[in-house]
Amino acid sequence: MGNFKLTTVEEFEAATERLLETGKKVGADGWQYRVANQTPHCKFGEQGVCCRICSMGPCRITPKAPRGICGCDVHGIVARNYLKFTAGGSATHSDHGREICHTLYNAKPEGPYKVKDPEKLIRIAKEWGVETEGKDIYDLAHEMAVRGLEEYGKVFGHQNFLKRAPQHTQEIWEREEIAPRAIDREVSCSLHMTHMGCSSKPEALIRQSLRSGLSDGWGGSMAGTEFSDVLFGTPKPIETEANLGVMEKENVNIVVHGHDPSLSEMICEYADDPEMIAYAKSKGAKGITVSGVCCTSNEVAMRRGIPMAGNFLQQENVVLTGACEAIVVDVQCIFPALGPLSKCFHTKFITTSPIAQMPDSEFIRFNAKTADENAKAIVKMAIDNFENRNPDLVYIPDLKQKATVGYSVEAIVKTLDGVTNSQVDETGTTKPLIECITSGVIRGAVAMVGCNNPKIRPDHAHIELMKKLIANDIIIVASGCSAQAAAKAGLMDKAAKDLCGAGLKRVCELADIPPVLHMGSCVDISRMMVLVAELAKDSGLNISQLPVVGCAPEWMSEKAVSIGNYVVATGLDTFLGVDPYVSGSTEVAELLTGGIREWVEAAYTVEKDIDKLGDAMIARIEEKREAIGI
Ligand code: MSK
Repeated sequence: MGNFKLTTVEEFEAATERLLETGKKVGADGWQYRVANQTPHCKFGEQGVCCRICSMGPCRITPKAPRGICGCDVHGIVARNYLKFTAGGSATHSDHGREICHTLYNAKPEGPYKVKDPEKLIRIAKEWGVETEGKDIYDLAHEMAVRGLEEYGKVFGHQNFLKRAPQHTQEIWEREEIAPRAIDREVSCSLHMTHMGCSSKPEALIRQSLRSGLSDGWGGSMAGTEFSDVLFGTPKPIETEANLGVMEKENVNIVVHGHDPSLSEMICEYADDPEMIAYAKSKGAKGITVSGVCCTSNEVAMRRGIPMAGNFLQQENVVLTGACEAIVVDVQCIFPALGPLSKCFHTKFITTSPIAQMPDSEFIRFNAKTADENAKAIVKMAIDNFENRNPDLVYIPDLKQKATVGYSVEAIVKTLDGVTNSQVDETGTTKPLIECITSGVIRGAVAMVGCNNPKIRPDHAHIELMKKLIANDIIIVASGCSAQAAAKAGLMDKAAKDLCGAGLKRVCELADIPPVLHMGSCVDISRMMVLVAELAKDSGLNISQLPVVGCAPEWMSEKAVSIGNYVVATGLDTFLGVDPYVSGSTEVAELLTGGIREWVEAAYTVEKDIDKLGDAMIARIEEKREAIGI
């Protein structure tokens, strides 16, 4: 195994302890303390049995009070809460996609936003039936941006990207009346259904949850991913590093955090500008280091190799290093705690979106038309802040790992081409991967996604599950904070092949890949949908027959529930380590873990014991293999 060693969760924890010590010196708060203040959590909330959708309540269901004032029973209340949760996530991802369409609309040959992958733009245009012949690429970009935006309010019919799914999947969606219509319509319809006096029948509410999820995964998120690739380039394998040790003591450290790459791409451009680097040197720094947190980090890591400082529950740690000149955020998963925390240090907490405005931040409104000026102002502000650093508070944990990231579907197909002897595929299909799976060299695949959640020891579930799966010859595609957990631990280092079973190890060697493939950010789970759709088409199987499952062991956000719904509704069994607030209703819990299988050929498993969760996934994959006789 040479010198390769995984970074353990114990090492992460020791580093965090040390950082919290610094925090104590300056009176800083931390999520660890807030969790203690909030525990135990409200049981009604945990079970999903509290209803506050009208002002007659709030109503809480108990054995003595089995119905709310309107007469709704516990099953209706739990299912309504679940649908509202989903709609929140679907709206969030989809609005991200909409912003990217607007950025595409502002692309110009002279920049700041350009079309970096014109072939992909033409491919999508053809797929949508848009004439491309003889068109200027920027005219086409603007036309496609408008077509993308029209998907949000489409008057009739279904979303364009649904046609990417295999025929069988599309038929299921039609039959079950869950094929999403306009992207915004599914969110509106969900909020209409959950209004006082509308739906209280669990079946109807869960069906709409699946539809609203599909609208995200095959609609808003897919638009976000595809048009981001057009603008910023389709990811291909690239080397980077991960964990807090990527921050550099001698440099101006700028940390980008959030989800929308429109901002972070520009920050990276200006941080690389010789004029800015010279300016940083004039202020006593050796250079400028941009690193990232959460999905903005995944976006710029996949396309530029920008290092990943950490994932969701590490966002406060980057400030606690005392070496962060600016934490620049766009939207989603940003702790409001960063405001007061940054005040304990010299750090500038810079918010940039009208959608995520927070107290104790400096607001620099970021806009596609003024992106270059905005980014330049932010980078300059960070440099000017370098001299305000208190050297006595600086401590950057010496933890980092190498990672190879950037596995878009295009990159996976290309990388795995030629791995097998008999089927060197020249047409860019997934057949080589299918051959690895049918021959049993790889037993199957798991899509590991989702956040951290203080209810689970941070990163522990992600890492332990990944180790167990790869040891059993199951390849992993990962995104979001799960991908960052893997990268921080070292599971995206190609040397991690030594932790795999013999079959997967061989594939990693032949293809020169790590056993955990970084597929991107949360919206990029849409890439995983495209991948399974292609696998199904190329193998002649239905998606639900493939030995592939989804897993979010530490999820926490509304977006994650929306994702879970579209992954399940696409036909993939999905394994969760945290309950989505449905335990208060046997009817809803049974529907989600069993009943929906009759609709979409897949269902959820919720298991808090991580070892059992891993065993259940392996058993499911083996069961699927047996069912198709491989
Ligand atoms: S950032 S949604 S904490 S994965 Fe996409 Fe991480 Fe979850 Fe946010």
